[in-house]
Amino acid sequence: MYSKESITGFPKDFLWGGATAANQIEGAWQVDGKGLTTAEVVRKAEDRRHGSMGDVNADTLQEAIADHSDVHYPKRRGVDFYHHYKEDIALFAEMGFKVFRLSIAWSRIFPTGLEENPNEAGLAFYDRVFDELDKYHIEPLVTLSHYEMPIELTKRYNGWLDREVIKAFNHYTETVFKRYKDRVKYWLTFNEINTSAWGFHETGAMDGDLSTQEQLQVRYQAVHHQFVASAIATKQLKEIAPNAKIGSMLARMQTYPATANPVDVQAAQVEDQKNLFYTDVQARGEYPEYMNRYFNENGIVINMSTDDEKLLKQYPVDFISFSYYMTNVTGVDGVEDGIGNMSLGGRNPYLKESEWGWQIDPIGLRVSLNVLWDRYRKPLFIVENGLGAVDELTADYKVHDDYRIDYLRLHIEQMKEAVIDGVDLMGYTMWAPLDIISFSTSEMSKRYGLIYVDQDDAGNGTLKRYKKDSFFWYQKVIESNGKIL
Ligand code: BGP
Repeated sequence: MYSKESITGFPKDFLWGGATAANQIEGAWQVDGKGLTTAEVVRKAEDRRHGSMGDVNADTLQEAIADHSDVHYPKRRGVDFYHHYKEDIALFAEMGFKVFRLSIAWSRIFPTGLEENPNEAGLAFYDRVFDELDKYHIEPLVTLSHYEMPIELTKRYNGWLDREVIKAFNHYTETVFKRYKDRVKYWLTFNEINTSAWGFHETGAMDGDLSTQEQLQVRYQAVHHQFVASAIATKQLKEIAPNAKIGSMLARMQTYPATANPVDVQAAQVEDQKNLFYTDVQARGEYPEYMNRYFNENGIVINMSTDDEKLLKQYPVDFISFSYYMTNVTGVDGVEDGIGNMSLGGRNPYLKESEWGWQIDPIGLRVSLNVLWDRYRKPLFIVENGLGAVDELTADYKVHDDYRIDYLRLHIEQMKEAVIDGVDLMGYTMWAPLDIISFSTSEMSKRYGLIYVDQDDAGNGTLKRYKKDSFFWYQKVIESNGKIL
């Protein structure tokens, strides 16, 4: 809303914090009745730069399920937050966190996803975590599914491809909404819902040799079921905890044209629409027209009931959240492909890249914030942003990570510019407050934390936590509400 008074910085109730995911932080993968999840059957990456992206198929799935170790599957050990949560949350409080993003491991609550009654020990763990956060007045921001589907559902229904999983998911969401209705104000349904179309988790796991067209059909049908499940979760939350808010969560990949040539500009617009499509459905409550053309041109037919359409329209999300790490350039002949394990387009000559080839673009964050605010007019929340890097722990247990401070400072500066542009930004949970297992590589050595965790890629180490230089820097940022950067 236009107002004469000028905005000079972050609102006083801005939610500063950090983000994690159960499968990358908790460990305790077989403790207190927990079942195996899709993320925990992804082996360590062969090629550390490109990551494994979890290439799971029927054979590797069976092999992983049979393997009861955590040696080959580092996400099963995480960094043992399950037993360190009090110490870790105290460190988050020392930095001044207002909010902490975590995911609930679905398989702690329903080990196979098929049970009628929940696993009380799993519910009790998150009660303890919320009690600890409450002690320090830190708001939980809870992701319901962060690549953590119970493996039995993947085996039986091939991930989200079967509508039956909607029932299982919404039995889980209803259970946790009822249990934590007085503890949790902010919920997200699916982490980076647009990545399921890349098929590296939860969908297509059982389909080895599909053609590209068949893969697209599988993944867009599967994500339709996630849209429906997300709308049902929104309906449940309005009934169970009317004051709580629920958001969509997108891996935001702002795409730039390779040149000012209108051909490239139009190609970039199409790429950007394919990214925004997911939030279009969850925030506007309907499929956008431009997807009709894409579906028709690719022979994709979504099996969708009129009830589905009514649910989507009636229950859009309250806010839009997204992860932001990099931007892409539409891949055109002659432009070298991005080498990062997540960048899908061409290399941008104006940008530096991380050791894992992710193109670093702080101004792109301001661009994306304005695109998303103009498009949806709903509050925004940056729920992931950070730099994966190889850190060195000195003999006196310090980590001088100026490179991470620079990355975060440049992005927070652009966030502030976007707020002054008039964007309604709720908060910022950087990825990640402490070193945890990298999703795409299943490694420890790709470190994001403000806190160093003593564990190597093979799982050796004391798991001791050490404050990096960035810990003290972020503490000042929060204390000054973004004035001291
Ligand atoms: C996002 C995921 C996070 C986290 C992050 C960093 O896509 O939502 O779970 O993993 O990427 O990526 P990575 O850990 O692969 O370096």
